[in-house]
Amino acid sequence: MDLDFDPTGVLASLGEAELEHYRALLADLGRAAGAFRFEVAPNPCVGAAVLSDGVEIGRGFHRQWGGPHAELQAFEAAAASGVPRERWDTLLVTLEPCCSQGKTPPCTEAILRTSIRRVVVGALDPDPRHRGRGLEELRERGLEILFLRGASALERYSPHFVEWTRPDRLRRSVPWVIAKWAQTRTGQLSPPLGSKDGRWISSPAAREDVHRLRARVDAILVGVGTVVADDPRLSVRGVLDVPKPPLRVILDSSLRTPPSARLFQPCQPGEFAGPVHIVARAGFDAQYYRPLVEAGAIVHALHPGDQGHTSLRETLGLLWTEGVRRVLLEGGPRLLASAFEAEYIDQLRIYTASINGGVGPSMGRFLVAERLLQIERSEVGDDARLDAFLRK
Ligand code: AOF
Ligand code: ZN
Repeated sequence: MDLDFDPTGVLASLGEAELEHYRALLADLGRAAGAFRFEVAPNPCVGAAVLSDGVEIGRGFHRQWGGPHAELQAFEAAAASGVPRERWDTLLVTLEPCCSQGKTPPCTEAILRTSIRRVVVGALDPDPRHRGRGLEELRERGLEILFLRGASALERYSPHFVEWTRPDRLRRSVPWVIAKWAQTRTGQLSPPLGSKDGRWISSPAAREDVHRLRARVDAILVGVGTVVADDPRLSVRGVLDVPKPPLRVILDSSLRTPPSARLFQPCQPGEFAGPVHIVARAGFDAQYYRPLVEAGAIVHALHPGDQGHTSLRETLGLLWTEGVRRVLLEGGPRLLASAFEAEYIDQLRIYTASINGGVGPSMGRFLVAERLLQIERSEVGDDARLDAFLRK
C-alpha cells in the first residue's frame, strides 16, 4: 500500500524524547492488540491510549468483531481513571481512526467530542472508506495530527488485514471464512460408533466456547448433510451480548432440508438465531420448495458448480451481497474439504477432544504446518483448542 500523509509541521514542535515515547507506546499497543486477532479478523488489530500531560491514563483495544473500536474502549478506560475529561490532551492509535459509519459510529466524531488536541497514529487505514480521510477530517477540524509511519505497521501487527484490503481480495467479494470443527485425537469429526455421548465430541465448555464464536460472526454455514444428521439449531445460546444473530445458511442442492427441522422452531428465551437461508441448485424440484418457505426459510436458486452441487463460490458471493463479511463454516466434512480445496478458508478453530478413534475422514491432510500462521493453542475444558490463520 502506498498511502501518503504529510505530517505537517507538528514534528518540528516535538522533541526526540517525546517522539520516542510515542513510538514505543504505539509498538506496545500494536503488540497487545494482536492478542485479539482471531476475535476481530478480518478487521485489523487496533490499540489506542489516552494521554494527559504525557502520561497514559487509559488504553483500549478492538476486541471483538462487531464490538467497539479501540478509541472508544480507550475513552472508557480514561473516564474510569478519574482524570477530568478536559485534561485529556493526546490520543495514540495504532491505526488511523475511522471516519465512516460501520457497525459502530465513526471514531473521528467520538474524538471530536473530547478535549483531545493531538492524535498520533502509527499506520494509515487501507480500507477504501478511510485511506487517510480520517486524519484529514481531524486535521480540518483543527487537531494536530502526527503520523509516525512504521511505528505500528499493519504488516507487522495485522497482516491478515493487509491481505483482506488488497484490491484483488475485495474485488472477489467473498466473506472471511472461519472453519470450525471438533475432532477426536485421531482427527475424526464423528465419535466412535456407539460412544456414550452420541454425536458429541467436544466437552460442554468447548460447546459454550462455540456459542461465543457464533455470536461474533455474520453467518453460520453448513451443508445439508449436517442438518439431516444432527438436526442442529445453529443458534447462539448462553451468550448475553449478541449484537446481531448470525444468518443460518444451508447449502442444500436439491432441497433435502426437512421442513420439520429444529432450525425452524422459534427461539427459546436467551436463544438468538438469524433467518434461515437455503441455497439450492437452480432447477430444484418445486414440490420441496413451498413447505420450506412455509416453515420460514428463504430459498435461493443458484447455478450449479462443476460437480452439479450448489457452488460454494456463488454461495459466498450471495452472502457478500447480503452484507455478510465474516462466516463460520461448521461442516460437515465434505463441505469443509471442498472449502479447503478451493482455498476459501481464512481462519481455523479446531477443538480436539481426548477421545480415541472415530468415524469419517480427517482434515489432517489440509493442516500443512507451513500454511498455518500465528497459531495459538489453548485449553477449553477438557479439550485442546487451536486457532490459526491460513496462508492462501
Ligand atoms: C478504528 N478503530 O479499532 C478499528 C478500525 O467492522 P467495523 O464496522 O467495526 O469497522 C471496520 C473498519 O474500521 C475496518 O475495515 C477498518 O477500516 C476500521 N477499523 N478503525 O478507528 C478500530 N478496528
Ligand atoms: Zn473506528
